[in-house]
Amino acid sequence: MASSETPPVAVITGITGQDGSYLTDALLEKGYVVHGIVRRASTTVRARIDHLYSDPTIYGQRLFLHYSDLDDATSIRRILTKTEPDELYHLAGQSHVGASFEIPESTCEFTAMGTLRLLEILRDLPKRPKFLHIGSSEIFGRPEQAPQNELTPMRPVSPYGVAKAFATQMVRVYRDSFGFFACNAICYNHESPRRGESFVTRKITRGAAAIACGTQKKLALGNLDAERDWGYAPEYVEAMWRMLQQPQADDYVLATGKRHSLRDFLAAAFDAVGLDWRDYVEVDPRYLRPNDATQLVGDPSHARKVLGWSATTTLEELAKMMVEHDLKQMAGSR
Ligand code: G4F
Repeated sequence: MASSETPPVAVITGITGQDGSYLTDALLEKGYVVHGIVRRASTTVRARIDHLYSDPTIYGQRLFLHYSDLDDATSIRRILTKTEPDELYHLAGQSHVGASFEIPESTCEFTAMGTLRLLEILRDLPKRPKFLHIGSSEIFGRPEQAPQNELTPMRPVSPYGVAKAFATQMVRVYRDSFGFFACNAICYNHESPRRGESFVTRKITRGAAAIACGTQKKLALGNLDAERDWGYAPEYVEAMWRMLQQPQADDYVLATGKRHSLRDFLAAAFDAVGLDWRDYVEVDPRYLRPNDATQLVGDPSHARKVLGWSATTTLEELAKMMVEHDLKQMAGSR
């Protein structure tokens, strides 16, 4: 954290997303002033930070929102010049891997070029903030080694993975060539009750809750053979913050180090409502991807050693927490 008496200032792109909202909670708790960059849309997408937005002691005092987008360099430059942040957390982008096969151009435009655009803006700022880019295990695609670490070669197999590989390498280039304090958080899947409904874990926990409530009969999924390293999102944003408090900028794999199958997650989620998932799940080819990453499991030992960070929430705890949240939400909406 900055050592001046005035509070440290952070800017977050993607503040309304799962990670952006948890990071905002954490930074406000740590005494930061937080500026969030929000995409202008015809309907308001702010539910994950509404508890902060509707609190007059926070919004307009220590939390501020600004309209901009990753393809609008002028307004981003203006926001950064005006707010003079100590830290910039770049979390925005098109983050759905499956969707990136349908919309590869806009995925690359926002996820790859959007990151380069930010780096270029930072290059010209008189006071350059420390920079964190949220990377992804998708850069490894179908790796030859498991678990993967910061040195594992990138072999992405989706347009999203390619865009993230570009952005990750560009961060390294700006760090090495121009002396930026710029870090990649190479994140494996991290989930929570705030996870978007089209990602598989939330789709499953909402499905299990709805089936238990009697409002849904079946749950349609794609590749049931998928395996991932699933952790709990609030723990990952704490690691991101710790990355920017180090004397040296570096890249870190953030992961649990445990590989689970989709069937494990299904069992844990349906267990939480006393049901057997095999009675409800069916495969729908619409959810199969043209290519799916395999063998993704991270080696978080660098983060453990340098940041003193480990993921502690188990898959079973995560699934149960998400199902319980969804049950409550469904009960509340009746
Ligand atoms: O939940 P997913 O969509 O996550 P995915 O593709 O691993 O990507 C997520 O994690 C990455 C790593 O941290 C992030 F970079 C990325 O932004 C995103 O947050 O899918 C997980 C697995 C895949 O193998 C997918 O094929 O679940 C499989 N799956 C099976 N049925 C499904 C479904 N995925 C989705 N979204 N929907 C299904 O019905």
